[in-house]
Amino acid sequence: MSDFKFDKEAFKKEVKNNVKTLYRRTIDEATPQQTFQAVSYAVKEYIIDNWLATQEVYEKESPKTVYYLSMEFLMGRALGNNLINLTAYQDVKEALEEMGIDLNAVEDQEPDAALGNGGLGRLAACFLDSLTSLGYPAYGCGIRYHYGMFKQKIKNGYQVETPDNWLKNGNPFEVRRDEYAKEVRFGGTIRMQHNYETGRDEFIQENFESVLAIPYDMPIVGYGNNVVNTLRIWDAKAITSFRLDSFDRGEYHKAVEQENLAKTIVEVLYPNDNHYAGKELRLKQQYFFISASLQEAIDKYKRSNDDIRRLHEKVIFQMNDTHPTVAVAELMRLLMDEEGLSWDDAWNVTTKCCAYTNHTIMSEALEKWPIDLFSRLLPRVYQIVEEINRRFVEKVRQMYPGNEEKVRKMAILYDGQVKMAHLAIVAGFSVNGVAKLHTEILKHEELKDFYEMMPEKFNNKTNGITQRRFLLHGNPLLADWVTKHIGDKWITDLSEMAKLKPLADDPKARKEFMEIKYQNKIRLAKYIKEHNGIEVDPESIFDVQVKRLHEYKRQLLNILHVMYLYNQMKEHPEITFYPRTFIFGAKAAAGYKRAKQTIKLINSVADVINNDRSINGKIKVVFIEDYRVSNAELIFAAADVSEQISTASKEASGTGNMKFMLNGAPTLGTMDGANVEIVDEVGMENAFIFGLSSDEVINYENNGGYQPMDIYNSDWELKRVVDQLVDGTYANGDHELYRDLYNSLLNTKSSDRADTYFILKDFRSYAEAQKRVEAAYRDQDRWAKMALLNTASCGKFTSDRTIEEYVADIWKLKKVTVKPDPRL
Ligand code: AZC
Ligand code: PLP
Repeated sequence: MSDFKFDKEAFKKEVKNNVKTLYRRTIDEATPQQTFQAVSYAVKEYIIDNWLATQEVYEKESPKTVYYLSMEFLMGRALGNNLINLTAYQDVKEALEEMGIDLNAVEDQEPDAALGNGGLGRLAACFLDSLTSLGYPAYGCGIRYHYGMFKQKIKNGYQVETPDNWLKNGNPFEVRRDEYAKEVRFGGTIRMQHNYETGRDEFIQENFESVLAIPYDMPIVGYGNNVVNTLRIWDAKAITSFRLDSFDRGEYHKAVEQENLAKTIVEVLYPNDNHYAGKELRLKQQYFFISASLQEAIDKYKRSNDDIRRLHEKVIFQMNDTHPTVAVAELMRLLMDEEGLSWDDAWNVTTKCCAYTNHTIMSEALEKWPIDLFSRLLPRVYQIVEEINRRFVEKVRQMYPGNEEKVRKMAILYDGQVKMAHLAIVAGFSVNGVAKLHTEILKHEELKDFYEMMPEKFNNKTNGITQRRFLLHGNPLLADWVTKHIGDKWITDLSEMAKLKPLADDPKARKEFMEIKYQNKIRLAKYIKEHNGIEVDPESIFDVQVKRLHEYKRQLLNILHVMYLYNQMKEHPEITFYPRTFIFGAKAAAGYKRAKQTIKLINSVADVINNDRSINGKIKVVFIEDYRVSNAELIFAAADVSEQISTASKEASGTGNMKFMLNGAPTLGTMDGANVEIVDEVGMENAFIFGLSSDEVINYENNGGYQPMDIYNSDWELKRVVDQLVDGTYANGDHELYRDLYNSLLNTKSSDRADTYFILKDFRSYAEAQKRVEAAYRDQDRWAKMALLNTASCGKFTSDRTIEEYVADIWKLKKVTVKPDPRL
């Protein structure tokens, strides 16, 4: 399959040589970090030739290319994944073993590239893997944040954020490309001037501040196909380096300001997931990487094409949520002001180049910029947005005469705000949701008016994940087992997994499957011991909820249920109970109080329960510190139960759910997001579904919510659990520590609706589903069958399938083939 040829001796020599030239040391003297660097540089050698060869093909054939514009790329570690996709993992592992080096330990030296928050950023990373493995021309475009997602420490049960200085030791895989630097301008004023030669008005920005955008390229290695695409992330540099003589010209201030702007703009990723903070610096970040990426895309196009009016035949800009939406106005600006197109020509190109993906219906995530901020920072871009809005509103009035309500609801500029989602929908030719249910909710609820006006734009692209990272790399035991039974085609065609289905009835295969799970649980138990100092029993059920901490994801429901079980055990020691380890992992946005309180609550409950000898370790609660891509790989492989318990309608898709399924963990979840499609594939009998449906939730919401007090007053066991939030049981006698969580459920004081996320409403149904989990697990044969069928039914959820759908319906790309470099 792959043309990769591996010369073991040459590789070993290269590693030794790298240690020497980089550090003036012998391999025996090298620190683990130095060994990681040396190995990575040796691997980069293998990547570079294919990278060059791929770019040569692009240069020659000038194929249509997708630019995936995203504020976030949650890449995780590169070394292991690159080796996997080079099909060189085993070879390199052996070569290093011969040198007395353990590849796993080397991999552990690499910091995660955590340039993203959660699902949205990780999806972008999976998409790059699939695009490249399928051979499609693509760039990821983003920001080279100097600090990625913060590192999480748990101190005294509380989350403490520390900076993620991921570039501290240098990034061996990146290449700085000064030759593609671009200027990006902010602020100032616009002077219009008529050009009598061309007969056109020109718009000249004056008194602006500017920064230089410098791209760093990271290789994205396709699986066994010689294709290497590029993740291009932009760093910032002051345009005029500090000059002492600027004192004299009164430009001292400006010089300092430009230095500061360059320094702050790429400093840090905003750590909010599904929540928009509205900070000026964030808008600067957005415009910064968008302007640079678009300028470069146009330059690249012009290097092999001459008619800018046909840009859309070669270029697609896919906007990952509304964060990059300023792209539509910036593209108009570049086409008109720099390339000399008329409004109509520029609009024709723009609306054929830009497409928008929506990832959430959470209203607090919708980006709306105050007009005064937006127009001050981006004066020319704002003029263009005004004109787009003017023309659009005219169209709305034509279509719905006399219906000013429509204008109010649909305008891009309204109420002193620029509504980015509206801009994306109006200027994009495609609007997609990320799972069937989510797309239906967009069409019939959130974006109803837009769907009615332009139904042809709307389409669904159910998310997916890459099996190469999350099975082949993350779970080698299971990967080998799958290959042993059905061959290795699944690596590039996950629908092959269906061939495992007959094995669900084969006792020997079931036993092997469970044994692998057990080994993976031992591996995770070891990680937990090393990192959390807690002993967990790999014989217990590993019940796992790992994802960002958010009220809608309902970690609170999970931990309240643990408290409930614990009460039961204390009260009825005679009840039999299958040992269970409840595993949590989640970062809370730094400013999200309730989310942080929930982390403290989970840790306090863990403290009490884990130290209560009277329950014989039947329940353990573990909060894994610093949940991120690298430890996620271990966690998915070891999970028995996949907790996907969001309030129905709130989780657009979820992708963690798919990774658990791939690794043989049945879903305990609501009918939300992609859970619905998971159940379609694996069958209701192989999942544990509970709770309100999305229709029911939406219905309640449209009618002012429900009365949690009724439930609280009629269910004494649940009441007791809720009361334990404020009676000091889990707070060393402090009655106030969790008061806000308590209030959020019963709304005695808070201003929101009571129990916005239907936790009390769904509690009984959840507890009952948990009972079904236990019963199913007790029957090991039945469990093995369910688990195995989850793995066997996950074919649909590969991001390869998702990408093929984007290509067929939106991007219309063609595959390229890259021959191996003959010099190799
Ligand atoms: C997430 C959604 O919450 C999640 O359901 C989905 O699987 C994922 O995107 C990928 O589509 N959304 C975000 O992370 N959104 C933001 C704005 O942070
Ligand atoms: N964070 C990490 C590190 C992940 O690997 C994933 C999985 O896709 C997510 C966040 C998203 O998880 P979920 O879909 O459960 O929100």
